Amino acid sequence: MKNIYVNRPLLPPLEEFVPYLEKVWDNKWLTNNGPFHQQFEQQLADYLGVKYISVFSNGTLALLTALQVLRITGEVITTPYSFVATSHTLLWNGLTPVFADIDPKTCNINPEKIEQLITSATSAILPVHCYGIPADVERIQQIADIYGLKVIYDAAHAFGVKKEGVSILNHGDLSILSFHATKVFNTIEGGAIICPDEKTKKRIDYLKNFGFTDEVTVVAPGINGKMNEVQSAFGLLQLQYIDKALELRKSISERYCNALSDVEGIRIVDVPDNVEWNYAYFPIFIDNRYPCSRDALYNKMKAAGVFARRYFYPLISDFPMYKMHKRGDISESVSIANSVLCIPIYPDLEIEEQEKIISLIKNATAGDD
Ligand code: T4K
Repeated sequence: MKNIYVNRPLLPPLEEFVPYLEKVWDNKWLTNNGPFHQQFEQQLADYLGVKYISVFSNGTLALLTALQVLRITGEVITTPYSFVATSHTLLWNGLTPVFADIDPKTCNINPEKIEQLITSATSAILPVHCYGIPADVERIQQIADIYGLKVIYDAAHAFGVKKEGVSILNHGDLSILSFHATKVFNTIEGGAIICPDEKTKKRIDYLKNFGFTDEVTVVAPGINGKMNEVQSAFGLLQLQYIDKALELRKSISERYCNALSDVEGIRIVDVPDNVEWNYAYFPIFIDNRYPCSRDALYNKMKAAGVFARRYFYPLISDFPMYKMHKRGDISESVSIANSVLCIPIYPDLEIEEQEKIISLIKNATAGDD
């Protein structure tokens, strides 16, 4: 059996992409707000059920820019349990990350831990919808309103996720998405900022194009975050396949739930009933009732050609450049990071491959340690 990775990218049929490329060649318009870029933004906004979207060349540049759009300063309260890009964008903006603990049930920032970290330097909260599971958007907004803070969601994992039938991307001041190859929806590399009004969208568009508002006027030290025409065309085609991909992810997730929910020492992620999830990741959490350690299972799977990943271990706050930023008690984050294993989930995962993964998990023994 071939190697099984935690992720494999969603790819449309190659022959269907060729006509898009032919159009790019005909237009000789390769980037800078070309026709596919405009069409993609429109169709994406419709698909996601959001008002305004600005697409970027990747999610990290989208997040870097989002912080500039709102002129965030000083300290930003965020989660240590995420991909390192979340906090890196703070450091790149000269901001100070302040880490709040997570709720172990959702793996998202625990709103009850935020208030105690607010100081006169705090200007924003940067939560993550980890694994595509919504953060507690209502409570976070309440806190932000009381203290006059901005909220930017790192929604890199949350493509297509809805709560009470409404896109999760409509919460906070801004949200960002990632369309990296490993994400539910990809444009090879790519990302976006979602915003609620036209004037903010305009400002985002200036900032992702060096700050130009016209040929001769620069209003801010912008960056080059533009998505090109080939990526945008790829995204347009991907939109035709995303619903099918989400259905396949759902059935894989259900099979895992059925097979693993009774395994002693393993906890499966808990998604509330009012959430339409996107099955972006399938994390399992291993406690000391399981026959072997998380790392022993990870190594055993690896030896059998199954490349699960410990997303998100180590915690961001444990990387050298963040050690000085550690604040408060983050013990829930520590314990989740030490117990998590994300097992493979992607639309093309075959049933036999899934059975192999399940059997490796079910048949671990104390001798595997
Ligand atoms: N915020 C959050 C919360 C994020 O999770 C991320 C990115 C960002 C912000 C930043 O967004 P971007 O700037 O990336 O748009 C991956 C991704 O590179 C990263 O996008 C993602 N989060 C993170 C969670 O995962 P790695 O280093 O673990 O990926 P890698 O290359 O080891 O790939 C994982 C597996 O996927 C491979 O073992 C095989 C498979 N794979 C990967 C690629 C790239 C393929 O089959 N084909 C491929 O082309 O970071």
